[in-house]
Amino acid sequence: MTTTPAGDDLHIVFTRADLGGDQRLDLMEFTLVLEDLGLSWTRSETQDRFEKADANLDGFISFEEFRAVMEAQG
Ligand SMILES: [Ca+2]
Repeated sequence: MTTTPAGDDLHIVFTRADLGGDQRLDLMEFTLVLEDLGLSWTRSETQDRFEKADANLDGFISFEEFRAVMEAQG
């Protein structure tokens, strides 16, 4: 039994948090996602996950990067 949402749910969460509507999340938006998912990571954990999730090091989390980190989290 896993609490990790399926792909469609992840996309909904991602889109809801993407306040800028640019299909990528900055650190603040990423934090909103975690709250939405009920994940209680500390600020330093969140920062750490964000940096690890940002595979191409552009300072933003794309949906592909987001999905990868969430699947790893599951
Ligand atoms: Ca990125």
